[in-house]
Amino acid sequence: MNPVSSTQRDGESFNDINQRRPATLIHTSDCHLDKVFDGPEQRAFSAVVDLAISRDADALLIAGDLFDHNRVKPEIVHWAASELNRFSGPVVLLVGNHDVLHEASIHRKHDLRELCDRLFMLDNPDGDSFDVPGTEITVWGRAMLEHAPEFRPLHGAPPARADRWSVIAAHGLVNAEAGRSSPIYTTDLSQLDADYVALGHVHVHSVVHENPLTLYSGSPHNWSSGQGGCVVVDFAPDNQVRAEWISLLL
Ligand SMILES: [Mn+2]
Repeated sequence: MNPVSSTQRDGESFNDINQRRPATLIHTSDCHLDKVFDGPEQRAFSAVVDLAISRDADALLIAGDLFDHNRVKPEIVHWAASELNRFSGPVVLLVGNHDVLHEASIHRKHDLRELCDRLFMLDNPDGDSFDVPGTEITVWGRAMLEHAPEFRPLHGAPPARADRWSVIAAHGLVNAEAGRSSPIYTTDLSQLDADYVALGHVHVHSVVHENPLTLYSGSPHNWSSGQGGCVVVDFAPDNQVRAEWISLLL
């Protein structure tokens, strides 16, 4: 698939932005790991980790719904952690509506941070920024406590810093009709000051917005409605951001 790219942020000339170190980020979401070992979800998730390793990625970002529900067995959680541990770089995790961070959340029963040394969880319901170790990437995201119309995944996103690649992670529905949960509007996207917006929730990959460059990675595994894959995001020396969806044929 041809990569899509964006140039510098709105309102900034090329010279305003410090030269930031190039980096490669793998963006995935909606892995929906469930109860079956060696099922399509598991094989696809392993393929994402394989891609992160083979591309020598600087970080792996999971934009929600790593797990399918809150009753996922401990064996699957441990398996997911061991897979993530095959990748030597940092992992940034945002929750989605299937692994929402309420009291009964799978992430409260099992803390992946105890199983993966390099995993950072965006668990603040008001949003948090995380400077990804070893990179000049900063990721911001809001943890979903309830998948509801009132939850606005982009609300409170901070402006980018000139010396960092700014990535916004969000799990929600773009241009949702009134009354739908976790809505994301293109007017909200247009107002973001960011280099890349990593979305999750819709299982089929799409380019949602050009400035800032905003993509649904889609699920890594094949659903009836589409082909599985994930996105390789290159933060390039010319200050451009290029994103390429990679099919994971399984
Ligand atoms: Mn979802």
